[in-house]
Amino acid sequence: MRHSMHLHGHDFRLLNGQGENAPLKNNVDIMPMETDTLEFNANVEGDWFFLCHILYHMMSGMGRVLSYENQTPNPLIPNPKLAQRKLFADDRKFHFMAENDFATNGNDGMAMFQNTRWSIGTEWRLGYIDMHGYETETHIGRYIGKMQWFMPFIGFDWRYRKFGHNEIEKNLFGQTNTKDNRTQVSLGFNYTLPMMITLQSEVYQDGNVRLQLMREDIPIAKRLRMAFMVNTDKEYMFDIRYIINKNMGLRTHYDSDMGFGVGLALNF
Ligand SMILES: [Cu+2]
Repeated sequence: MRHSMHLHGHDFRLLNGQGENAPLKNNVDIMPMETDTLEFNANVEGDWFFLCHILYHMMSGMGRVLSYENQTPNPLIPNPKLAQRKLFADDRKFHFMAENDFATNGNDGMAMFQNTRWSIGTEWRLGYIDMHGYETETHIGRYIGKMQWFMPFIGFDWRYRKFGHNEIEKNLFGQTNTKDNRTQVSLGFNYTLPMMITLQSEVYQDGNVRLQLMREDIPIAKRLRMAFMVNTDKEYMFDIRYIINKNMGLRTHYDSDMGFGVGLALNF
């Protein structure tokens, strides 16, 4: 994502190799995976907030206090430890998001309740006919470590789909493929690979194993996003979305179970 990073109390120069022409700013819009170099004159002792101005980023922890080494204690903050704990309590706030694609071949959606450590998420694909099937997957996980790369989870997976032609009876590991009929608890983990591809690895209570690779929100153009999913149950999905506004998009996708669909995707 891009982040609108704002530093209180100082103006800074955005160097980035621009030398004499480096612009003077107090806010910089940093692009995904970009590194920026800032330079400023440290001549105002204090405790200055350095934050992302996208407020839900800030509320989920993207803000830190900038102070100088060995500065005189700030008379406005008599108890720095307590102040910092209160500030970082933002990290523990939960936020809710949901989306649903009302498509010609069914409803695809997800809902998630998450803070910087915990993630409770459900996704569903509900066809209009038995041949397209119905499935929902729920994962309750916790990120381990400072970064949100590694998340072990427990899962619950329910799905039913009436067999059609050309059914795939084995998964990639030679196990009976339960992708069309499953009521199982699972243990697994998500790991974020380079290029923001998520590897999901899961073992169900019957011993079946599923590995899955997915990536959402691949930026193609300003309003165009792609996503894909492929797994060892030999399922796959590919979609393209045109963003109409922040809560609405036009989505077209192809899903190995449900076929081709076009729909209106709403998100909150
Ligand atoms: Cu941000």
